Amino acid sequence: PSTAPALAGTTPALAGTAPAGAAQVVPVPVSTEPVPGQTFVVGSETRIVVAPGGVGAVPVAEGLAAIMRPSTGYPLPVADGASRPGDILLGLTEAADLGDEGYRIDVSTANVRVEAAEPAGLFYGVQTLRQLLPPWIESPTVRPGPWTVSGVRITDTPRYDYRGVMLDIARHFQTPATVKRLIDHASTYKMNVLHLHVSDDQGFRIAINGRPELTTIGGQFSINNDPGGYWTQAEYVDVVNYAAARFMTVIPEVDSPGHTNAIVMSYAGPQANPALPDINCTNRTPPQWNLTGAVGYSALCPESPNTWAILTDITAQLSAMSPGPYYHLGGDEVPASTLAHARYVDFVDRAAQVVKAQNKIVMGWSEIAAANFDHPDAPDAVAQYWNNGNPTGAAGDTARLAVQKGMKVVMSPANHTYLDMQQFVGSPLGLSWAGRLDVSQFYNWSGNTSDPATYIPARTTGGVTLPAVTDTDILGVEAPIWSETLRTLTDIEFQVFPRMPATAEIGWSPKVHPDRNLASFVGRLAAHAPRWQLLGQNFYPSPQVPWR
Ligand code: TNX
Repeated sequence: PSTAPALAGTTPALAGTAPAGAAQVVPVPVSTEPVPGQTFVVGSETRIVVAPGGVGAVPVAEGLAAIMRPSTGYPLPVADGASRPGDILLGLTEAADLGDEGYRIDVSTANVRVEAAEPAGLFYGVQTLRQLLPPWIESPTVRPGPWTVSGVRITDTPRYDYRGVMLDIARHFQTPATVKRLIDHASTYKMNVLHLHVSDDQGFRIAINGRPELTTIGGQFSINNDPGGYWTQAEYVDVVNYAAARFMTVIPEVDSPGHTNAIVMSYAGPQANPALPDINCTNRTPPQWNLTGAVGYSALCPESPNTWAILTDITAQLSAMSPGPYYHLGGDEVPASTLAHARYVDFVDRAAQVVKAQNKIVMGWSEIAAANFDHPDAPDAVAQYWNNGNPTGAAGDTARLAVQKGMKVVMSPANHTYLDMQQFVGSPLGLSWAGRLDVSQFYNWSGNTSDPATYIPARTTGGVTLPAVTDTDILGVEAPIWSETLRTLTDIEFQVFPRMPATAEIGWSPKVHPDRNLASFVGRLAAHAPRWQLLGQNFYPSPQVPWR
């Protein structure tokens, strides 16, 4: 059962008084120019017309129609060929200025025209168009309208290539249906990565061929003895495809060498050859499941052939099912008392080669920067910075070290992006080790700024200067949802909204822009509550947002 306050439909926000329009778009577009005197009205004759040759545009057009048909009650056929006044036009063009993900929208009395160089850009143009329409466009049942869009010209491209959200399906098992809802939510705000934390001490969640114990044993519980579960490979592929249709890439993570008690429980025990160490170096069945939130006690044995045989199967099968360029090997929170530093480094070096052999780029939590990624044979690698604490001090060193070794960085500072953190004192959900984080802490990373590229400056320590982490090093941003306290979709949505859109704006919108600030952001976001309520999704009615 959910422990989240169920809010959908109960707050004053559903008065429906919020005006739609360009003043409410999140993330704020690069350029928004009102075109006075022009108003487009969606009518019963409106079609969604795909420009000739735009094969990749058809699924995006069908997606727009699927959003608009239930609320308008109009047929909104997807058509090709010549357009008429009253049509919405989607076109792929060779506009070099729009890149892979940018788009342009022109709204006049005659037509809405969305153009992009790639289907992803059209998809993002469609997400903006949704927000230009009245909030009732999201209604599951027919509404009277009117379905007006004020004249405007918007040109938009993202700041960062990587805009992610992570879900931990290990601490509390989550169904594919829940993950699809999260994909809907994140892609609406133009996020393009779903990082799936598949395995942790409390559970292993995707079936691996030839290794059934990983899920039949390793998947049976969740934290605190809550019910477990796992996905078949077909279910995983279905989620990957669902994400791809919304231009999101799934990055699988099987955390290692720590956070591995579920794997250890599945395979530890006496070895046929007692001279060889088993998967956790003990050669005995470990005593009991530890289903608490304890961290740092488990580790795979780097000297065990079984460790590498099993990790290779896992990495190969998940990589084969994941079309994106990255595989996340975890690497976080392994105390030297569990695995001595040199053995940790050796483990990560070797695990990185296992990933490289699958033609994937290595990702890991930023502790992995301790390994030899500056070695000429090391694979390309990305460090995900998650530290809490003062980034101008030693807390930023894992990311600096990564940069020094030529790695890229994804920014997930816990005190500004962790969606599992509580939002207020006494919240029934969430942890608080990185603080109680409301929208303002998500939007403003330091002082009154929210610029990932100045967050970790260079630091000189003991006469050695470690480099700054700047935009050339940063792939983008990610907001993780750890699930120790989160059981249901309702719980997850309560933590995700309204904060995830802040991370989305930091990842998408330009650093210098008149509306790239907290006051503008919360003002725009306030207009989204009626949309969330119509979509039946939960959220925290933060007092920092001026809900109308
Ligand atoms: C730290 S962030 C962890 C996770 C926990 C999370 C809870 C990171 C790389 N490790 O194992 O779930 O805190 O907030």
